[in-house]
Amino acid sequence: TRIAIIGVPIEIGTSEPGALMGPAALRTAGLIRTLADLGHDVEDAGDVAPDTSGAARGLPAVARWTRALSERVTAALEGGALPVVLGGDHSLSLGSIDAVLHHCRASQKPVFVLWLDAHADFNTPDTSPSGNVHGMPLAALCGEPGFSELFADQDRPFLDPTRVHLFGLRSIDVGERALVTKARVAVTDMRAIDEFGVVAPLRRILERVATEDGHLHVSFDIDFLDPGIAPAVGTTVPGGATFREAHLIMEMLHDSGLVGSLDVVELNPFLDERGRSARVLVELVASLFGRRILDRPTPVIEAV
Ligand code: DIR
Ligand code: MN
Ligand code: MN
Ligand code: MN
Repeated sequence: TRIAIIGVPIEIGTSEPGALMGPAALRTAGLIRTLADLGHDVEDAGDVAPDTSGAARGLPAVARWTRALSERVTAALEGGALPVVLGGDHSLSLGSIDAVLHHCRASQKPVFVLWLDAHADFNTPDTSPSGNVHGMPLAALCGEPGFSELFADQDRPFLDPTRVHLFGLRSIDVGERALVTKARVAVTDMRAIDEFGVVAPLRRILERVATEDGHLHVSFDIDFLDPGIAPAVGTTVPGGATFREAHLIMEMLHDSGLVGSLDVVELNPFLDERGRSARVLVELVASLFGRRILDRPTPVIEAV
């Protein structure tokens, strides 16, 4: 696979500083070399640098990052590469997914989003208790009101909320929850994972993407993981995915062959010890890109 690595050192979508060091930490932890060693053709496109005129925070400032990133991701997709976007806070998904939506509008491919996150990120400026834009990208992409400052483009394509799958959810705000329900966003929350594991729900999602011949965008917020294995994030929530659950998800995503673009977001290396969380993320991304234990398919054990 041709992979385009795009760093997005944005942290204005959060209140905790440090996420701007995320792309550097992932590179330092060996992400590029690891992917190249797996046999991929990896191009590091460097970091996005938006124009810095105007407001330093809020939606107009995020809009400049969104535009700059959307252009870079569009270029990667049009060049036939698979974009891997390194954050930076989760507001960057506004740019990566906007590019995917534009790209897939041209080819008439339905866009599916797998949102691996403790949170729903479906707040609007009206429902958000924090005002942080990293808690809002899905609502904006799905066309909820309150985001006119974010996109200049009048006829931008919206994300279909019924093709968004929240996976690992365990923290949601009151108004946000009403929006998620009304929009009929698909959810596999932690309760469901506890009951059924990750395999059955993920298989259903992948089958649906395959049936509709869709583009699958995976947005991986590090707080999806349990803080015990990945503490380097500003908004940890207890009870997250184990390493083995996350690892299996990555292997299943690889085997599906359906992933068309990826975000790895919210890593804040300043909150970490010795790059531990960055290293966990590199392991997981390697599994998504085909690292396996043996060079043969996992044997299927037939029931007797
Ligand atoms: C919270 C936290 N729902 C908010 N969101 C986070 O501020 O809107 N998302 N941390 O990753
Ligand atoms: Mn998030
Ligand atoms: Mn295009
Ligand atoms: Mn989160």
